[in-house]
Amino acid sequence: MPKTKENHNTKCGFIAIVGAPNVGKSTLLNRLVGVKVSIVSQKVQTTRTRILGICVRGKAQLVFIDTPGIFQPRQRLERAMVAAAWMGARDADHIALMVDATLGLDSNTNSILERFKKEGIHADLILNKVDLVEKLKLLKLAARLNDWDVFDKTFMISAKKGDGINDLMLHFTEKLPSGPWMFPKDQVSNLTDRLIAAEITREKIFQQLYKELPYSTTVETEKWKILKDTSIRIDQVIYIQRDSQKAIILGKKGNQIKSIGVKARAELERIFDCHVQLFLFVKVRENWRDDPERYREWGLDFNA
Ligand SMILES: Nc1nc2c(ncn2[C@@H]2O[C@H](COP(=O)(O)OP(=O)(O)OP(=O)(O)O)[C@@H](O)[C@H]2O)c(=O)[nH]1
Ligand SMILES: [Mg+2]
Repeated sequence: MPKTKENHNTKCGFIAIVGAPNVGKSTLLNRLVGVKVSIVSQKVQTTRTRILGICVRGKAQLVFIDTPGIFQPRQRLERAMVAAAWMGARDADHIALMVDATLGLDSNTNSILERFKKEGIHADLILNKVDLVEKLKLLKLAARLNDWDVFDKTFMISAKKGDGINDLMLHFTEKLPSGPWMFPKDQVSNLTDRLIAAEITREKIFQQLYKELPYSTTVETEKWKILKDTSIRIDQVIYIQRDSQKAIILGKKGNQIKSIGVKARAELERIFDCHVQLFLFVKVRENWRDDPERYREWGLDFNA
């Protein structure tokens, strides 16, 4: 259980950021928390589980819940991801629904709104990627979405550029219920170092091989050793589903995996503030998407 901190006049609460895939939820979470907690890529379904991003503003501790994108799931992993997103919404004191302003009211957002309506869920509306959309189009979209009678307040932001973030933060801080902090004041996430390290490598795979095989891969940290000179040795396995995918992940003369390793290592060194030796191994595990152990690790429901 997280440590609690009894204090006078403190506030603490959970704020869930939900929405269709790729709208920018993880980008916003990182922006709000001020450090990278959740990985980001140009592909849909990057976030696979609920990830907490925690920050302190004055006497308030805000616990943001980044969630996997909500869409019509077909496979087991997709079902588990979408179930985790709805659970994130259910557990929160406050919900923000994010919409990609360049896409507008698409079928995924429409389905989310239908469920909000059915279950009497109220939320704030966050229109994201306003850096890419003209004002008039934005206002029309905001009006159309507000016709649903689901939203308390509307915010127009650019999670990537930082526009509108301060107002959003102030609003969330005001909304928090009174109560003791639920996490130590320096904690920024619920992820273990091993999981963060695996996620960083997965992000580089998603960003680099987005046209080829991001959904067939998963990454695990197998060994974590602090060496005498205080550097860390991290051994990770990149699991793929078929032997034929090995050539893609390795690339010509191993260039692809080398480049993934270089980028992941640089970021791990920034995060953990020390020298990192990263060893990546590729293994075929045909059925990793049907292995309950993977789901347990991410806190996902195998039978969702
Ligand atoms: N132009 C622009 N791009 C953005 C903005 N916010 C996010 N993006 C981009 O949108 C893409 C998706 O961002 P993510 O934060 O991974 O989106 P997500 O909603 O967490 O996606 P899933 O985890 O797959 O559901 C990335 O390429 C981001 O750089 C924004 O405000 N403006
Ligand atoms: Mg995400």
